[in-house]
Amino acid sequence: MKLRRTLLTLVAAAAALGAMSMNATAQTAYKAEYRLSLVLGPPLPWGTGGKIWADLIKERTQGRINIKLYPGVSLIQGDQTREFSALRQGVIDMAVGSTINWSPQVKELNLFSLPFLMPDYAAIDALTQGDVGRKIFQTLEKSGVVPLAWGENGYRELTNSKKPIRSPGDLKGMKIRVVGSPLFADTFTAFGANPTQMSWADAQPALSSGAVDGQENPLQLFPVLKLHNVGQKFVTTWGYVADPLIFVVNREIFDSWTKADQAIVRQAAIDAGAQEIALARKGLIETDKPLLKEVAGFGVTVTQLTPAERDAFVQATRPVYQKWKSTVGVDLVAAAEKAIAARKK
Ligand code: X2X
Repeated sequence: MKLRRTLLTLVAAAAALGAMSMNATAQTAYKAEYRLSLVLGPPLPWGTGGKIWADLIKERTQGRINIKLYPGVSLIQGDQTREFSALRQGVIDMAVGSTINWSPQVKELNLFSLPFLMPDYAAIDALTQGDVGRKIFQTLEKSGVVPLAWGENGYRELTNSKKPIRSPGDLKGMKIRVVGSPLFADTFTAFGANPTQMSWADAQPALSSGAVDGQENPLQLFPVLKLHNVGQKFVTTWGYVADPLIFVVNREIFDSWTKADQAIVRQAAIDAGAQEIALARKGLIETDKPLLKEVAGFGVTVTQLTPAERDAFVQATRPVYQKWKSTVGVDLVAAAEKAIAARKK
């Protein structure tokens, strides 16, 4: 009798332990905190988009998923071209990343960096919100990450410390910091400039010391990072390239969440992406373009190209466009050109 009771107690204890450990597994499958990588933090639209995403997730999962922001790609020591590999390897759990920075690993992402492919915001939307965007997401899925939504860094305009740029000839010999993909080096070489590839972390001191004369980035950065204080006195708006952002999660992390939480994270990315895109375009889509006025207010000369002037830059880069078409994928480029031609303006 006594033995039987002891045995029963033991069985009950074992069952209780089993249940406890099952609970424990379910809980440890969720990390206490997830690491979200960004290049530009708040208050820039990029970083704000990341923060909105993190906040929405925390709120909608009642704190089951907590996210910490790592701006300046600090999880990979500022080396933004390694972000995609780090994301696949799990050094980074999730990211809002630029197509440019991931393009060394995912060659299709060079699509958006083809010079003068996208003439206006409707053209960007025609790609990201249509079949081309879906195809690119499928490619990313195959590369082992889970893409959830699009955001936008923006049209990359040219700034420099030397003079107004109106023609490719004006860029001759000018030292320009370029980012990520070798496509950018080819484009600036085609203009006759002297491009130097470096991370954004290295770019700011290089501008400040005069090691480089200029750079290209969305104008939203200008007032926030006070680019006039690092010598950038001339801006040319040429709208040659815009980089979308992608909200993405590491595959294993995503799979570790319940279906309901996965759906929350996805919807939060879509909502944050829409808000982020609106912030990225603020000041640039209104007819009087208040952001250009704000930049000019810092004593900066803002040069807006005439269609003919812009066309000289387009023509100079046609060979680069043709060369990179095959790297991106001839079919994907053709689909993009078709979607842009059919866009609603
Ligand atoms: O490095 C850049 O120029 C930046 C901040 O725009 C990107 O990360 C693509």
